[in-house]
Amino acid sequence: MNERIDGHTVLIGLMAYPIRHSMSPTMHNNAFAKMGLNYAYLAFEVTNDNLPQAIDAIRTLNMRGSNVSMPNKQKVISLLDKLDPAAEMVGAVNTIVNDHGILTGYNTDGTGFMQSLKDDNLDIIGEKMTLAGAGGAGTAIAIQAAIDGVKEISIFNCHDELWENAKRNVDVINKRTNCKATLHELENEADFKNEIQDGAIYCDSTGIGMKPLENQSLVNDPSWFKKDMIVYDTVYAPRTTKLMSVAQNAGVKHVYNGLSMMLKQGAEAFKLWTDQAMPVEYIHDLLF
Ligand code: SKM
Repeated sequence: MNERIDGHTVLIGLMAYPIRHSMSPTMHNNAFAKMGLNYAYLAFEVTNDNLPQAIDAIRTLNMRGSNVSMPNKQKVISLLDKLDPAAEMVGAVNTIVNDHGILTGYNTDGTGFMQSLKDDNLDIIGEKMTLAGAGGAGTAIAIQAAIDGVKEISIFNCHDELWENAKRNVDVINKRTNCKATLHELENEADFKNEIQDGAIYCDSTGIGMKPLENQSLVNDPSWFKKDMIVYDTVYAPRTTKLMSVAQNAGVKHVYNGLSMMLKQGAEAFKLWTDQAMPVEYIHDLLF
């Protein structure tokens, strides 16, 4: 790192709180070094309160851009100059690009999810997806999958604080894409099982399976899964969640944790900032 930093090094940030646990700085700085690119990526503890000053600093310091994570992904929108149409539909931004003082917001969480499947030659275009959850990750996944051409998405949520967001996601998809989205109650087990069995991919974006809900899963019966489907958990700590074990017990061939999505959302952001492809295999072997 020392050898790389000089008077021309351009800064890229990550603005979130808490954020010290993030693997993004290691991921991006190693990718910059490998590619010989003169950028440095640093994490900054930024809350909703100091977000306006932090966004201004992107312009003042002529930073190339920033990633944005919780709790700033929605709040940041009003502070930017332009918004990518997909980010506007998602209602959240995780990547900012600074072009000569003009800040544009993108969302690479959804494109990263879709790219992680494409890179493994898995094609869900024209297929049906069953998705649990309607938070940040779930919203980005649903909207991007619909934009890219997934035919049908059944969204499951319980009647909690995210129910209204789940309704909003279904509305946006039905009004603005060719995908047919439906909203279902997670409490309805028979419906949940049917929809999972009817789909090519089941994705859990609820965070169940991660601390403090380790060893928990919305699906506990392997017979709910078909061997040729994809089961995707957005959780990456632990590396194998309860849901993934259930799917593996069912003999499901394509079982994912959230690391691929994490890596590919980073790669999509890397491309936006540098116009170069992240060396994803190198980073994968280094970090994961
Ligand atoms: O959307 C990503 C973000 O770009 C980086 C991140 C992290 O470093 O923990 C998490 C997600 O919110």
